[in-house]
Amino acid sequence: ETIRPPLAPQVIAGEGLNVIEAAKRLAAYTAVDRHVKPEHTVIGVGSGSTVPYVVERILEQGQELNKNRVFIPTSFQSRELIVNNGLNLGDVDQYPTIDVDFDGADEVDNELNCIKGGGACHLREKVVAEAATTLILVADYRKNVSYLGTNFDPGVPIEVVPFAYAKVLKNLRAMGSPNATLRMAVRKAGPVVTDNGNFVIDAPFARKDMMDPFTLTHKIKMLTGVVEVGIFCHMAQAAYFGNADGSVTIK
Ligand code: ABF
Repeated sequence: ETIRPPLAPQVIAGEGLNVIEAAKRLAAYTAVDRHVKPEHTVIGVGSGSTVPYVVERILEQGQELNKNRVFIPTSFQSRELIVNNGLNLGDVDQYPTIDVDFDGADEVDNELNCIKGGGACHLREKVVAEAATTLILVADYRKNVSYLGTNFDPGVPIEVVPFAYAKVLKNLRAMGSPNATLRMAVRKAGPVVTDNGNFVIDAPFARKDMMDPFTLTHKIKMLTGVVEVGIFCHMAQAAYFGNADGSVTIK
């Protein structure tokens, strides 16, 4: 469904932000207003560029509620976001049950399957998402697709143990991803290293494989050396997409 959220006119109009950022803020504010209840005390804070607006809106609920809450990060970035905003930081090993978790995505299909890991944080994101009773995805309209792989060209992000990367690349190429590549750090001579000290492979697959994300995820995960696959199947309860016209699409 697509709704007109009951938000301040400046937020609807996107005041102070460009169209894409305004769309992210709309999605985040609407999702927080619907899903963060006073009784929620353990909240997951995902990664990516939409999540800061989630935190912004949660802060507006006031210190009284937030001082009794603990926030669980999914990355170095979200840890900084929690700490820099003076919120209580926890970890998933202390809080294996999370009330609600908000996270971004690279793409979300109509079954709420999504690609994550464009930011190389999908292992922690998946652990926190599985620990959460409710996972809510937030993004701008560009991430709202009918099937995975529509716009997100790099392919499926796959976190691998460094020692195994060449073997896993060979496996993936033989499995139908001839262009699978090791992700390199921007302006550096070496590979991207995740928060967990691992590497990331980006593996584009043909449409027929992407149409069955559950099977594909399982096949990739079975390769020895793969730590986690950046496809989340049937994990989210809802996804919120801000649109350019001030409306929000909810799936
Ligand atoms: C995280 O950030 C990742 O799982 C995903 O790859 C990325 C999305 O970031 P952005 O909203 O900046 O595109 O949620």
